[in-house]
Amino acid sequence: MHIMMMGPISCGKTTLCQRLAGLPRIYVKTQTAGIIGKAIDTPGEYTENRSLRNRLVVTAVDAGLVLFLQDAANRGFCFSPGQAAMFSSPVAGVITKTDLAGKDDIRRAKDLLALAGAAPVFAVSSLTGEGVAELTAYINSLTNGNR
Ligand SMILES: Nc1nc2c(ncn2[C@@H]2O[C@H](COP(=O)(O)OP(=O)(O)OP(=O)(O)O)[C@@H](O)[C@H]2O)c(=O)[nH]1
Ligand SMILES: [Mg+2]
Repeated sequence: MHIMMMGPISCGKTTLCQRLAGLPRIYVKTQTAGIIGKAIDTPGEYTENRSLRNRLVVTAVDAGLVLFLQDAANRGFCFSPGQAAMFSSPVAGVITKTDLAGKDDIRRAKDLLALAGAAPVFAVSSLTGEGVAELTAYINSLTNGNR
């Protein structure tokens, strides 16, 4: 089962792909959709730029799970209410960069991701690894099911 990462520029999609795949964290600006381990990484432009957003729907056809990523340290939010409904796959939320954020920031990000229709919502730091085990367990629970 593939997992598609979606979220704005610099929210931590590629770094989370690297963490989930057990690869070293190397910063590379994502230019186009590509596979890292079991994940389909996408460029933030696909999420931010309305004219590119349909590419995500096409890319998600191969994904058993879509993840909406929100940087806990970023007050901007680019998902629309109910946006998860644009995909036929389940959509879960991931709050990223929790090592840079306080409890209130994390709570706000969680509420916004829930409003976008993402469930459940996880909180991770790809830097420290905090919360990554819970996300991996959830992904494995879907992989070991019928998908
Ligand atoms: N402190 C901290 N920094 C992080 C974390 N995750 C990612 N970063 C940093 O945030 C920056 C952007 O991360 P990327 O993973 O490249 O972001 P992206 O979402 O793939 O961005 P695009 O490819 O441009 O869409 C990099 O400098 C990462 O090192 C994290 O959990 N904690
Ligand atoms: Mg990237």
